[in-house]
Amino acid sequence: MSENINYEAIKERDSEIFNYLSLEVERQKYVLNMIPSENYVSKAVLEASGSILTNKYAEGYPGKRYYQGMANVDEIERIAIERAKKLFGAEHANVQPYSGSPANAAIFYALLKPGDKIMGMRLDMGGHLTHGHKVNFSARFYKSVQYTVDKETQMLDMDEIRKLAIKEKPKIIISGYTAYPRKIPFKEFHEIAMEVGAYSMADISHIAGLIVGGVHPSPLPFTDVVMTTTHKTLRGPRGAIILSKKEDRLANVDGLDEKKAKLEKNLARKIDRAVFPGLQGGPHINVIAAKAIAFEEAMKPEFKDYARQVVKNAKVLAETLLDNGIKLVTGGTDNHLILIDLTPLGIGIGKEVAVALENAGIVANMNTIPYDPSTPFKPSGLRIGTPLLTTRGMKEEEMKIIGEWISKIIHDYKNESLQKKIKQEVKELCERFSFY
Ligand code: DSN
Repeated sequence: MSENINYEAIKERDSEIFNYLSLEVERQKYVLNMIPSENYVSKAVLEASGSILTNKYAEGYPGKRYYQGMANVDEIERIAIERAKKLFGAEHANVQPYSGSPANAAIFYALLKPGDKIMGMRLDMGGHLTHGHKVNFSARFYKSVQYTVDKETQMLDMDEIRKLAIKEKPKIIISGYTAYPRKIPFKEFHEIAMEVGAYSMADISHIAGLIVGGVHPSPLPFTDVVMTTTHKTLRGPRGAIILSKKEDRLANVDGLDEKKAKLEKNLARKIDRAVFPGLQGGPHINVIAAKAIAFEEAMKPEFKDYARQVVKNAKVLAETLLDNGIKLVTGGTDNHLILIDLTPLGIGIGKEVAVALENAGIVANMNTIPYDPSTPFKPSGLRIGTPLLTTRGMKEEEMKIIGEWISKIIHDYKNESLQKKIKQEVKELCERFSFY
């Protein structure tokens, strides 16, 4: 167990869990974690997540709860809401969603009727399950129309997306992705939504930290509804928030009296009611406190330095890979992630290469590439990212070294002695960059 993290009570109570927790601390310490959706939270965020606030039930919203004993948790949730609004420049914030998928479900529940049409990017092109993937609730309860990236450039083709939106007339158009290494033109998405009478929705889970850090354009204030998880580049606890405009510009108030029309136009209220009581029960106040702390941290100038460095690191890493003959989807990156196209070395080898890298102490994930000639269970790509390494304090110099290691392993992914050798070098590098 690391000298800075002790789980004394767990050690005493449950040796089995303590054993794996200790091993996980060591694992996180001595590997290069490069899964782009992960991060190391601050000790303050960690403490809040594990705090006594976990003992409290708080169904409802501040000032309007179903339980007593709310004096402190009401204040905590109010602070979290105000900080979220300030950080993102949003008119309204709901900080209760348990995570990204339930938050997206709440947005659909607030704005759509079963059977309405949604339009999002295909999962195997870099989208998300909840953006209309066929086995997900989002395609079972709603009609799903999916857009792709361009086959040649592997980038968003806004003309094609516009044409599809005009043809299909969806009720909501979703932007925001899990494996897209380029900037997202949120403004254009919103304009297309306006043109076809749809809501615009941005799922900024992957890039929220880059947006508030000023290195990626923001979908606020113009997008109707924005969802982000709080645990990725934003570096908060596991969870999500929904940001929205106050007013529903598409509300149909025909035939309603003044009072009902006012309620119908209230987008903020629709979102809140969809989260609770529509979908969730008691919010996790411990996590809401951790979110509030993370928002405060993200307002500090150091966070802007971190966000800038995340992108600088990804760019240097991408250049190093390219210099070593590795093929990258879209030819590079503008954000925190890189999608490696492994097809020049073999079709469907993503998993094998991910395992080879893990044997060398480099943790990434297999991923489909656009128009993957193989299947999602045996994809031809590998997704890597720089948020965790950047939080550890690594910079361009380290990215060059890591890029060389990754390239060597990819080119010779069956070579176990190479993996063993690099694992030792990885450990030595990790020892120089502690995270707690
Ligand atoms: N599973 C997340 C990711 O790794 O990108 C997205 O929800």
